[in-house]
Amino acid sequence: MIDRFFHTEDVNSENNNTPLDPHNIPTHIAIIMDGNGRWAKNKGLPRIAGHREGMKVINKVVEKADELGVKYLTLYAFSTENWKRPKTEVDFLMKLPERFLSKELPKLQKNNVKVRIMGDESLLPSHTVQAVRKAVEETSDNTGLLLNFALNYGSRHELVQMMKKTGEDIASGSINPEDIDEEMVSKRLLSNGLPDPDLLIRTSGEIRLSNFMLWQLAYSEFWFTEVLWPDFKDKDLIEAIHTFQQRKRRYGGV
Ligand code: V0D
Repeated sequence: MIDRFFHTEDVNSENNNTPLDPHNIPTHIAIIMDGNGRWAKNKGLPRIAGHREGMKVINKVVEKADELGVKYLTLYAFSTENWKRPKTEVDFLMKLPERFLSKELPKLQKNNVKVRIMGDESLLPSHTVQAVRKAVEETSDNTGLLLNFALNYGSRHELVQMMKKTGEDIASGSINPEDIDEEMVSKRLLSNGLPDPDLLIRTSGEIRLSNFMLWQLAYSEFWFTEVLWPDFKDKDLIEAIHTFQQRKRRYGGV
């Protein structure tokens, strides 16, 4: 169990060849998988080729994260702002969950991975929702890594929906304003049941949050890389975790 943390591929040159500390692996990693379009452009390919390539990376990252002992992996697949993209690109993107799942679901099952979705399903095409619900359902008894896809997710949208519902619950008398605390807020968000991310990774050199998990990332460590998502490798994940392990988390204390 501990042994595998000392494989040479889990060591990286930029970090003095120090192996990862198996007792300080982030429980929950969230990733903004950015740079697929740029990757394609750099190669003179259409943007959708970048998305297809980016999809291939997911498996490897899931397997490596699982092997290292990560328990929750949240991947930002589609934001509430991504509808502004050309229709052909959006249509292509909406086929990716089905494609991914028809190819990878058996492997996810074998690896005891539990699939979950976080986002507003109401605007997604029914073929996408059906494929995703089927995967969530079929993996619901799995006890291994929880793979959470943020799909048509936007943090402000999530907060607005939560506040509407909470307002209704107050109006109907089922809760009192005094009952509201941080735990209740967390439970009313789409990430209910998941611990807050310990580590946020964003690829492709953008240094911003872009409406991703604003509440949940309050105390998370952030790690940014210039690497484009389709080029993201195991060693990048290891470097991110390595950097995480060198930071002192204070949660507002000293
Ligand atoms: C494109 C890079 C897997 C980011 C990865 C609809 C952009 C590939 C899924 C997926 C996308 C989603 C839900 C699910 C299973 C798989 C996915 C989208 C985009 C947006 F249950 N990759 N992927 N979804 N890309």
